[in-house]
Amino acid sequence: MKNLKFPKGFLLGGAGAANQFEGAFDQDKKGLSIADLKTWDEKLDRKKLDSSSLDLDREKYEESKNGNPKNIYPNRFGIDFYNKYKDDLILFKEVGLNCFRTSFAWTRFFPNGDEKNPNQLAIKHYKNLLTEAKKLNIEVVVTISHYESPIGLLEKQNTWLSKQTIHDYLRFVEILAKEYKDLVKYWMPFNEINCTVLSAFTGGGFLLEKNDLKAEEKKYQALHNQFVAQAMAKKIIKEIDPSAQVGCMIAAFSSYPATCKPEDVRANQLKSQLQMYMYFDMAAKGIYSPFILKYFKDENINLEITSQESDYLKKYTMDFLSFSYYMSSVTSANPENNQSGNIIIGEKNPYLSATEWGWQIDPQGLRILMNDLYDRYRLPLFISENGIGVDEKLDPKTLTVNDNYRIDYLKEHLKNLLLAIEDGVECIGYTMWTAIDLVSASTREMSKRYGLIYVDRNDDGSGSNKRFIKKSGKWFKEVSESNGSLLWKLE
Ligand code: BGP
Repeated sequence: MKNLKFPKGFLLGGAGAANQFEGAFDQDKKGLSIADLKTWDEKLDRKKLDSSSLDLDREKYEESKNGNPKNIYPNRFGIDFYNKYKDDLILFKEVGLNCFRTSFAWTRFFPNGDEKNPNQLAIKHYKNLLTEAKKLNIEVVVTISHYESPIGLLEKQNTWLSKQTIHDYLRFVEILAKEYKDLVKYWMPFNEINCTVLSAFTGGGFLLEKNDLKAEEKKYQALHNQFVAQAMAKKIIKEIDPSAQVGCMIAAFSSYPATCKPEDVRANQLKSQLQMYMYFDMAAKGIYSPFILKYFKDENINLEITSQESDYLKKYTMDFLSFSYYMSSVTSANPENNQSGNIIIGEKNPYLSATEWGWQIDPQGLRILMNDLYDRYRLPLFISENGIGVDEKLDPKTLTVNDNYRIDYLKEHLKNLLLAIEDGVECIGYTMWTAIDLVSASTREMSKRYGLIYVDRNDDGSGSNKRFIKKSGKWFKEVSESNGSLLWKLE
C-alpha cells in the first residue's frame, strides 16, 4: 500500500477569482468589467451548454450596459468576499489551505483600464488582504487577469484586439509588482489564456459582430497580444523582484482518441495541438510551433506580429506551467456523441462518469497529463484549478453538506498528482476550485457549487450569505495536516 506525501514546501490550497466572489461591484470607485455585464439565465439548460454561453452579442451587451431592471447580474454581488475577506481567510485556514489563488480586479485599480494613476483604495484593499493572509501563513498566488477586463477598454479600443491594451495592462502589472513584491511570490498573468479563442468576450474582452468573416483571425490576434503581454509581464515582474515566479495558466483540454483507428488518433492529435499544446509551447518555448503556423496559413489567419514581439516571446518564457484540469474528453474523426465540457465540446467516454453539466471525471487523466507535459517541457507544474461542481443543499439540521462525491473527486485527483510526482514529475502546487462557493464562470449560477465552504446565497442573489464548512472542508484539513498520508488510508 502506497503512502505518498506532498513534497516539502508544496502549495496546497484553493482558488477563486475576484469577479466571481468579490461582489461590491460599485464600491470604492471600482469600474465595470465584462463580468459585471453577464446575467443569470433562469431557463438555462444544463444539458445543452457550449462556449457560446461565455459570449455576449452587441444587443445583449447594450442591454446589460444600460442595466435592464429585469436582469440579474450575479457577478455584481458574488458572495461579498470584498467585505468579508478577513473572516473568509480564517475559514480558509480552518479547511487546511496553506495557499490561496485569486485575481486582483483590474477595474478596482484602473476603473476604465487606462487612467494615469491607480486608485489608492484598491492598492490599500489588496495590501490589507495580503497582510491578513500572511498573518495566517497563507501564500497568495495572484492571477493578474481572470475574465474581468475593463468595459472602458472595450468601448475605447476593443480591448485585446488592440495593441494599446498591452501597454494599459502592463501599467497594471507594474503597479501590482511594485506594491506587493514583498507579499506575493507567484504570479499568473492570465487565467486560461486559451479562452480567448473560444470566447472573444470572456477571454479577449471584445465584441464580435454577427457573421464577422474575420472572427477567427481577430481572436488569434487578441490571443497573440495577450501572449506578448504575458511575456512582458514576466519581464516587468522579474525586474522588480528577481525572486518572483511567473507562470502561465492554461485550460488543459486533454483528450483521448476515440479508438486506435489512425484517423481517430490523427484527429485527436490535431485537436490537442490546437486546443492545448500551442499554448504550452508559447509559455515554455516562446514560439508558434510549425503545426500552428500551417494552421494559420490554411485558415487564412494573418497576424500582426513584430520582430521585437517575437524576440520578447522567446526571451521571457514562463518559470512554471500552470493549468486547470477538470475533465478529459474524447475525439474521433467522425464525432457523433457530443458531450458538454469546460467551455469545450468533446465526445462521451464510456469508461467515465460525468457531472450534471457533462464534465467527465477522470483522475487518472491528471497523472497522464502531468507526465505528458513534464516530458515535453521539463518545467515545474502547478495545478491551479481542479474540482467538481454540484447543485447541492445545506442540511438544515447539521448545517453542513455531506459532499462525499467531492471528497472522492479530490481524493482521486490528489492521489494521481502524488503518483505523477513519484513518476518523476516536478509539481509545486495544487489549488482546488474552489475554497468557497461562488458564481460559476460559464453559467453564472450560484447553484453550481464547487466550494469546501458552503455559502447560503441563491442564483438570484437571495439568501443569508452565511458560510458553513462542508464535510469536504473538514476532510481537506485532515489531508493537509497529514501532508497527504490520509489519502492512502482505507475507508
Ligand atoms: C475555469 C475558470 C474558473 C471557473 C472554473 C469552473 O474555466 O477559470 O473561473 O469558474 O472553470 O467553471 P464554471 O464556473 O463555469 O463551472
